[in-house]
Amino acid sequence: MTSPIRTTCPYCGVGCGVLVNRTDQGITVSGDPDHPANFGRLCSKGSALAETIGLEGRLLTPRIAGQEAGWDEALDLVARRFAETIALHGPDSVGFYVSGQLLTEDYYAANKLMKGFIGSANIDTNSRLCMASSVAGHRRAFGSDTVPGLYEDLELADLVVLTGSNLAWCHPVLYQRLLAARSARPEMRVVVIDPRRTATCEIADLLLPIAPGSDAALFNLVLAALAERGLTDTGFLQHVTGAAAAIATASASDPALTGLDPALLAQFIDLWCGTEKVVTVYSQGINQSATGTDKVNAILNCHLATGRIGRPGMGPFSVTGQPNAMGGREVGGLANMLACHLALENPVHREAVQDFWQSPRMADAPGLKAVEMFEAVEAGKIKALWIMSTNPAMSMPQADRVARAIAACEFTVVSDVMAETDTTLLADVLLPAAAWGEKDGTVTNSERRISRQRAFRAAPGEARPDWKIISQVAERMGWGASFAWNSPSEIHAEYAALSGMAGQLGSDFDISDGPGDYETMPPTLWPQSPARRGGRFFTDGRFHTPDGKARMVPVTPAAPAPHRPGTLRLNTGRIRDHWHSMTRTGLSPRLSAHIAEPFLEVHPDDATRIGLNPAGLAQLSNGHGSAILRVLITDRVTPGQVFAPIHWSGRNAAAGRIDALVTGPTDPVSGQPALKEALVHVAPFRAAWFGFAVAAQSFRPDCDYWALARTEAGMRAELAGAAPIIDPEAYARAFFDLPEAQLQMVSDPARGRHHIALLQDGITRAALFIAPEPVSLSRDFVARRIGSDAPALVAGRPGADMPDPGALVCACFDVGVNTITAAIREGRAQSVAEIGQALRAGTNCGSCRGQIAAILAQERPPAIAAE
Ligand SMILES: Nc1nc2c(c(=O)[nH]1)N[C@H]1C(S)=C(S)[C@@H](COP(=O)(O)OP(=O)(O)OC[C@H]3O[C@@H](n4cnc5c(=O)[nH]c(N)nc54)[C@H](O)[C@@H]3O)O[C@H]1N2
Ligand SMILES: Nc1nc2c(c(=O)[nH]1)N[C@H]1C(S)=C(S)[C@@H](COP(=O)(O)OP(=O)(O)OC[C@H]3O[C@@H](n4cnc5c(=O)[nH]c(N)nc54)[C@H](O)[C@@H]3O)O[C@H]1N2
Ligand code: SF4
Ligand SMILES: [Mo]
Repeated sequence: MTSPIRTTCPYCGVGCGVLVNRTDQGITVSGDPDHPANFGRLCSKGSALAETIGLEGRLLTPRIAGQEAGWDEALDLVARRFAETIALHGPDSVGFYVSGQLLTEDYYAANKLMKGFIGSANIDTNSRLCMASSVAGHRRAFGSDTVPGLYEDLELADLVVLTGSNLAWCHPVLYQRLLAARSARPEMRVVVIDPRRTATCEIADLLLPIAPGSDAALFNLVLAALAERGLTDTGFLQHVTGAAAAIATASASDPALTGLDPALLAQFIDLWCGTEKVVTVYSQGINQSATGTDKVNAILNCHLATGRIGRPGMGPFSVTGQPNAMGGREVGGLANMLACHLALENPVHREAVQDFWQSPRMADAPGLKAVEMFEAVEAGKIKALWIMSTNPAMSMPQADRVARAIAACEFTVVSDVMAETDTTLLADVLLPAAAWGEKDGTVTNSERRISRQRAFRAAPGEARPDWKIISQVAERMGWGASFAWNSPSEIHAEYAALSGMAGQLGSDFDISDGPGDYETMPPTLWPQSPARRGGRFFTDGRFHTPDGKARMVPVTPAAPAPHRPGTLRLNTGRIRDHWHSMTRTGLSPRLSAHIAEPFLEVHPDDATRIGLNPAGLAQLSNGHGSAILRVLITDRVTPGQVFAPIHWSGRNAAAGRIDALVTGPTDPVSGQPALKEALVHVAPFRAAWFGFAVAAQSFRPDCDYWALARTEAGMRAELAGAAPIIDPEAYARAFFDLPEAQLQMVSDPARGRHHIALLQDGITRAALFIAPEPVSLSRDFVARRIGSDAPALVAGRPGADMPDPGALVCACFDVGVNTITAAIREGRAQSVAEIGQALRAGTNCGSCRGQIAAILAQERPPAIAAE
């Protein structure tokens, strides 16, 4: 066995270090004990990386109009069409829409090409949907997009406030670090602010079910109380301007806007005011809002007013979503930034960068931000568009409209690792990119730590790294000399040199004196300049504004959203085991088992009023789109609000693309769209039949509702249809395209109930279960038996010979609910820790520990269930 390769997880912004071991059987991954983000831990997604690197579904050759093509032909075409469009209509007639999942070196190349050579700033990134309000808030307050603190601040704090963040599912390893710190120091308090009760709430000492959109009002109330009680830090306020105005505005905020019980509100304010070591962590519940930037500044105001910033255990902390959301911000991936935190609107900065790049022209005004960019595509103003490493046909608000705009665009290029996504299907030219593990580069995590991603195998087929593809197009557009890099390390060296120049101009982002060799580069906090290395920012009270002082920004809270009778407010977000449009996590059976279909959380009162049944289906609609989702009746959401996940695309569900309905306005400062606040009509979907299908092969259903998920042996699907099935036998054969299969059938035609197994050579190839109500059977049991010669499948439940592990709880170690329940009932485990010892469940990423505690609570009296 060769020595393990040290690399970085390609999912969330925690940026965990991963060790990849290559063996004859394939690869295995484990957490890197030496990486300062995770110290050896990995979450379920990181642990399952080895399951997601197969070649199934990969895009392996360039394609032009759907036909395989050679690289030269494809690159020539892309360069020619972009050059022609620019010559005819000017530089602003083209656009790049890129991604926080590009590596910094890829990003650098794309930004240089667009801003310095094409001469337009029409390059924007999906980080616009993600981090833009944090960036804008930081820039307003600090004069730069600087995250002041470090992960260890969460561990050192006495109070950690999590607002608009489902940390347990979205930044699981950071959540684990917080859990561990709290068990070590039980005096630590954690507050969770979220209109919905999430898995993260399990750590909360105080839970604030805030009225959606009202965070600015809440933090204004904190600021007003700090001022009233004389708790502002007059010494630190010497380094801050605007305090009086911000406090005056804050004092006028109406507590009723928060929708919180006054006693709860008072408790939170007392806690925040009375604790010096406080970290306020925030994420998409803050950013993805029509007033996201104001929400960010309302939080920053409280930290600036108290000087609780840049010191151990204190500070505002925006956790980044994508693996390189932070790197993209540093490199200038946003349409209104330059590179190395230099400002596009500053002529000195522009000239310096142009000089450094020796470039023919330079964008001199901000380009179109994501939502505007797709509006310009729709209006025909952008005539050539290059999308890299993102899937806007499903992840942009008004996704149907965006998909139509892309389809109608004169020339669309998409670089992706997968052949079929909602967006690649709309491309004129498809370019195969090298994936994680096949390319080299760097990413920056939420705490400003730059880590290497390292290749551990060759790129398959014709796939090439993104930076290479970009530079080969640049070369064909006549700028070869400026894009003549032979490796990402050469790009990194150029970038570091540029950052040195930026540092001279006063930028915080300076990595010009980084740790030497690119190949062996350890995870490193920036800045890395002759003047300073890593550490916290603003400890010295010096900010990057012209006068060197921070700015408190007066924030007027948004008025509550008007209620439209007959509509519910749609909140959206993530689930534990899937990553965005599932192009990679969807390949893992383990990750697909936790939640296998798109769902809608509805409060019991709303469900009763609308007539929704448990496990039935709901039809969502508004003027922009529609969806059909599984109903999950729960008091985790409050009446009037529903929640749906973002992960289901047109590839894995009939009608799960939730962004088709998301229509929120954009924040006027940051341009970030409000993705958590659409209004929708919800009605029962009247199904004539429900079904569950499972097969040892892939299949694509064709009924009103379907949702596909991966199993160990093949695929499974949830199904429903509005029109009855007349001939179930024929339906089953056609459904799986197994016309010759032998059938085993248990049918009750009068009740519309059919269990059909399809066999070939004594092996069960597929099974279909149809019922007039949502199908109730042991899905995992059935799925595990497909592809075997086990009899009795049509019963749909296990016999005594084979225990059914039940629905998956722990994805890391594949432990089901029944296995856990059995261990409790047999007295083998009486606490979360003992379940861990007995079954390993919950001992890796730990994000299922809450669920295990809930099972324990159900099985045993609460006193014993407590860990
Ligand atoms: N498992 C998993 N992890 C991921 C990802 C993934 O796809 N899957 N994606 C990564 C990416 S790119 C990102 S950006 C992060 C996102 O990480 P998070 O922001 O933590 O995730 P979300 O689920 O989008 O939203 C967080 C919470 O905001 C709440 N919320 C909605 N409106 C409001 C409001 O007005 N105020 C407050 N206080 N809260 C509100 C929602 O109910 C939700 O629980 O996750 C990253 N990590
Ligand atoms: N309603 C609603 N909408 C949302 C959100 C929400 O909370 N609610 N969240 C928003 C946020 S925060 C985000 S970050 C976006 C995410 O949305 P997207 O960025 O659209 O989602 P992904 O599925 O991550 O898309 C990444 C694509 O890049 C491909 N890919 C992977 N690796 C590589 C590579 O190395 N090179 C190339 N060229 N391609 C690669 C993948 O196959 C995939 O097709 O969604 C946003 N949309
Ligand atoms: S927390 Fe999980 S998804 Fe995020 S970087 Fe770590 S292993 Fe990857
Ligand atoms: Mo994101």
